[in-house]
Amino acid sequence: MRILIAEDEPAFRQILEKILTGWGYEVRVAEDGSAAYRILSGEDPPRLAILDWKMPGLEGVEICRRLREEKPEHYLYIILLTSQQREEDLVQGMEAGADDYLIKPFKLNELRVRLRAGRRIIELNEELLAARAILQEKATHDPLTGLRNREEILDALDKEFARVGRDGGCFTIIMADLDHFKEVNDSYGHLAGDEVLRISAQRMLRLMRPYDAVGRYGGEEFLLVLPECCGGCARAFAERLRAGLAERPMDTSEGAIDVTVSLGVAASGAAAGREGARGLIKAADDALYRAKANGRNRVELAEGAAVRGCPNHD
Ligand code: GH3
Ligand code: MG
Repeated sequence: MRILIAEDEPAFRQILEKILTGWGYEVRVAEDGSAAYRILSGEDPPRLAILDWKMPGLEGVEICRRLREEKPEHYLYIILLTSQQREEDLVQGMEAGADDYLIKPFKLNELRVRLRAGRRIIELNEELLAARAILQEKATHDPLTGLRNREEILDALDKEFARVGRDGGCFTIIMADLDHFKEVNDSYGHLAGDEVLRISAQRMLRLMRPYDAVGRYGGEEFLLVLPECCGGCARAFAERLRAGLAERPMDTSEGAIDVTVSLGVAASGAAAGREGARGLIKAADDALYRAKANGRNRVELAEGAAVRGCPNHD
């Protein structure tokens, strides 16, 4: 585990560094408070810090106070070193956010057990963060395809709607629905159908820009949100998506399966302001319905989908 030692007294700093290295820590040292603060508030800091109370630059207590105010995601365990034995000083140090303190001179065994307690806290904190990240992923993503789930893509749409309302510009949504997907299930089985859904998601992701968003809106229906893309840009993108999905058969465990997709496209200008994001979905849905009715494996645009007043994209 990485640890920072901030101590201005060179001989003591070197002894501590040697001991901690011997105990298996990956040690960084700081010669004064300002250097310590820079390291601890910088990129990927150590999770354990031993800070001398009295140092030039910033004092250990002040570093504690500042770092606790910043509330970084990963917990930093701080042990203050002090020669001050007055009780009120120690209370002040703990109130500033230190986790523990050692009064100089201290026994090495004492330092060792204090560090062990600190490590346990940090490991628990890391486990908690990992568990939270898994829960977050489960709450926001579709387990089959790994794409955003319905709530999450609708949330992305609402945000994009708000952004365009505030900053101007445009965006487009696309409703994409696999054609005759029921027949895939009926002919090859549900597991092969699942594979087709996964492969479709991958193909879409490969065609998108990093700031585009896609989610699984329903069974075999996907919703895409494309910021700063409308008019000609949106038409071209939807056509690339259609061609990209149908380009070659999808390799599944039940053999190669030909898949096509129908797409309904609606640009932000197509939605009546009053109806907002939901109006845009309805416009894209209607266009998708027409794409199905007009033979599938095709793109249809919502009425008024070519956005006027968007010089970048027409
Ligand atoms: P269309 O071209 O008109 O869209 O026809 P379709 O067969 O694609 O549409 P329909 O709505 O009749 O059938 C969709 C099928 O998608 C029915 C449902 O069982 C299947 N489906 C929905 N979710 C999943 C899933 O997670 N896995 C699999 N394998 N199939 C699914
Ligand atoms: Mg379908």
